[in-house]
Amino acid sequence: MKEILERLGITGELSGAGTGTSWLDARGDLLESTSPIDGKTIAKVRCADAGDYETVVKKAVEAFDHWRMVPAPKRGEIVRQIGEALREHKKDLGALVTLENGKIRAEGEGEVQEMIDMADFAVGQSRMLYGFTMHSERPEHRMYEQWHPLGPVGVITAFNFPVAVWAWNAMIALIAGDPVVWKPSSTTPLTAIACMKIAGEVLKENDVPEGVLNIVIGDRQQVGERLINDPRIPLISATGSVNMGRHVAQTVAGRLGKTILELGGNNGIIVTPDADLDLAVRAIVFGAVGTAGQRCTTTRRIILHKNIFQDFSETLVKGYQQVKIGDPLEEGVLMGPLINREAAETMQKAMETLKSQGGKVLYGGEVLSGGIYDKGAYVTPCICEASADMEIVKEETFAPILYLIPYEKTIEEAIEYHNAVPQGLSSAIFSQNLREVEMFLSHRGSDCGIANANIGTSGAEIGGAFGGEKETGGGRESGSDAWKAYMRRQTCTINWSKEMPLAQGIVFDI
Ligand code: UN1
Repeated sequence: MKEILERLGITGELSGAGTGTSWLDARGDLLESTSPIDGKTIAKVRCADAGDYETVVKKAVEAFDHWRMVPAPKRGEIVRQIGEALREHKKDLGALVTLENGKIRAEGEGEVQEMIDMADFAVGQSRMLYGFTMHSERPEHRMYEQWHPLGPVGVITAFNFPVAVWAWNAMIALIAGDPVVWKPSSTTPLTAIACMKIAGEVLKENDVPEGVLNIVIGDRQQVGERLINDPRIPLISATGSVNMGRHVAQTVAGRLGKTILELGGNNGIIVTPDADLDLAVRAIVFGAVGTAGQRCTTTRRIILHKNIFQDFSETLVKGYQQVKIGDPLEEGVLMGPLINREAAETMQKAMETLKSQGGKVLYGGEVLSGGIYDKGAYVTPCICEASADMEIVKEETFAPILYLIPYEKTIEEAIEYHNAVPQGLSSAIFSQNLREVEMFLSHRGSDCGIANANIGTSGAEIGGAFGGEKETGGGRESGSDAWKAYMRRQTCTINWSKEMPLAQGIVFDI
């Protein structure tokens, strides 16, 4: 591990404020990043204070004047090189994600792959910032729309995807011509610093001026509040809890800024009697237990037909028993620790609430002890029996807790239960019945931003737009046309005639 950290430049006391090509002598508090695996300190970061924040944002504003004039495909070429640099560091960076966040190696590397995919996607997109042309109602006039860079984008990311979510935003913002000001989670500052160092080398080699790709690590008062209140930052993209998102939305709306929000998920899967049950079990175990149940896209609710309830829950329990829990750096381990002890307590509380509301724990949910288990928050993933009207199933508990909810008869009933929660990120149906699948995917089906058939709720590809409805916040990031949120649209009309006709046929002669 020591060599990996050295190769990534994670040594000594690190600065938590950088402008891409240089690091500030930050003056904020000292932050220790500890590993959830064993509680040991990995490295220390000197956070940004209010003054450092100001220095960084000034640089970002200055850099915008330059960056927006670099042709988009040239910006894409720099993003291509960042993708290449990330490829070279994939193993090391993946290991650091595991060390700092606790997800298993395969998932740590998967997260770095998500960044690489984003870079590749953004390179192509840099040549496809298309606008429509329209036919003017006036003779000898031309109308079209074009997309211009927006300005510095504030990116607030959470601990659970400490680097991939930055890449969804940053790679697109860069090709769009926007500088980025990144505030990573204070729980995972080192992965963020490592990425910035890798990208910073590429920026330097290309003589990109400072301020294009920035980072400010710091607390809410010194950094977070300043960022969301800052009129120089036209767009804030934030990932995290519904409470945090509501505050960000209200604050940014107060200054008429734009937001992209990716907030809570409480994702459900409908399993009908026509499902391929083997596929369903595999998808559910990955979706509910993967990343120790700490993805926004984690599967938390299974709406299961009563005729298959008994058999299916028994098979699921058998699947859960196979999951090896332990040090996520070790091969064969499928579930590492939760991010901290508080998360384990929240899980315990949710189980108590479930019981008080009439639900049952069918499997797991214990806090493990002995050996490495004493050094972090290790739990067994938990399967519960619940009903759709219980309040607890409407909450997002960020832990490996899965509610099995029976439905009696029809797919309509299952869809009603599925949609009866305030969140709307990801969803799925397992069925081989075309009618059921099509109904679920139709406008009377799932009300989520992501709806799948015969694959689970998590592990979305970057090529699609990612995000959800209702309390999930409505934002979309990464693929499809999500790039449009990072640019400003301009409608242009050009008169090449010798007349001055007015729209709507208005006559206003002088
Ligand atoms: C998140 O948990 O915020 O679809 C992001 C997935 C990942 C991203 C999750 N590609 O599970």
